Amino acid sequence: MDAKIDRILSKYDFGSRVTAYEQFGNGHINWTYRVETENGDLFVLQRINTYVFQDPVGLMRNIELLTNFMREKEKDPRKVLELVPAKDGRTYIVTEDDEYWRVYVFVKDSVCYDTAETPELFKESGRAFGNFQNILSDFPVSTLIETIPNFHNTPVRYAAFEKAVAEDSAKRVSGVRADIDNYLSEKPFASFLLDKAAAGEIPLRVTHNDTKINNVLFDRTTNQALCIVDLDTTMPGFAAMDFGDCIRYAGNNGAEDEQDLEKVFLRMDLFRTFAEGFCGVSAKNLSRAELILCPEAAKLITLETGLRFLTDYLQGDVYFHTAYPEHNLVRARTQFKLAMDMDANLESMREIIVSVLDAR
Ligand code: GN1
Ligand code: MG
Repeated sequence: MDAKIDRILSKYDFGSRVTAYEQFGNGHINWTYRVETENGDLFVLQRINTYVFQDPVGLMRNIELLTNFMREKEKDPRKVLELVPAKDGRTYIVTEDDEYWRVYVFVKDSVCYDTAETPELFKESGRAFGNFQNILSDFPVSTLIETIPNFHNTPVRYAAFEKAVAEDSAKRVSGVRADIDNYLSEKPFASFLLDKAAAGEIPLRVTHNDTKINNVLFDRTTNQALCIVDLDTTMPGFAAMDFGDCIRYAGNNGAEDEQDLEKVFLRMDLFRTFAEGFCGVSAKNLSRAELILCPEAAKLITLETGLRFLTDYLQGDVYFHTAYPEHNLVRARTQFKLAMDMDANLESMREIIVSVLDAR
């Protein structure tokens, strides 16, 4: 066992001795371990990436506020993420080299999926994120800090991208001119939702902001959605972007890092299925004006995410975890292909949203 992790674990009282731990999950940002104890209890130990989250204390306060609020409304303990306090009572610990670590209860008999293995599973994740909207609809937004300022502000992301191109710090620009031009050609679209908000057409809400299907835990036997995890970026945002990010990730026929672009396109059947799940549950709180923008939001978040992957590629892979040198470039290409496919299907997507809303 790793001496440092042993020291971190010794700051917690797990009820019985830790017998094993192993790396766990597929997150691109934090470092995650599954911890097992002699009594057979399971926990999730996570190191917070402080390059990405520069105010880890404020971040942990957000998560405390959010989970406490949700627990007031939802009594089933498997349905709300639960932080485990350290022996000193705090919900995180800081190591001598300034690393921030935290522990969650591992939700019993839960599984998570990296793809929408069945349409029903995807629909269920839609219900779960719709329910997340509902449960937080009266959360006092002003108590949350922005854990990453301008996280889904696409024009600001474009500015960072153009700066990375100009600086060319990893000397990769000359090899990817065509990709850079592709992304620049979509720059006029970047302010689409912000413009709608400025015109008063859509409100800011508490949104999750990272709605990949692998941030939903399902019951191992029934495949019912239990709990939404990864609340690190839960803060004010546009509801349509949460919808869009689910589609970006699990509505794609290929993986986020699929190398064969022929396989990358939006599955319209999955789009409909997801819309039924999400809108069916959330339409009582969200307005028609916001839900009708879900198709454009899906394209926008796909472009933005791809732009972030390409920016990171140009900066030498300093932000997202990568498994090989071209990984961020591959991801940027899949996202662009997917965004263009969405662009070609905006009208059909809109028809689906309208039919789902009208059927209610
Ligand atoms: C990161 O940590 P993870 O893998 O759930 C990223 C998201 C991106 C996603 C792309 C804090 O999420 O914004 O959409 O990768 N999280 C952060 O897969 O930047
Ligand atoms: Mg995650």
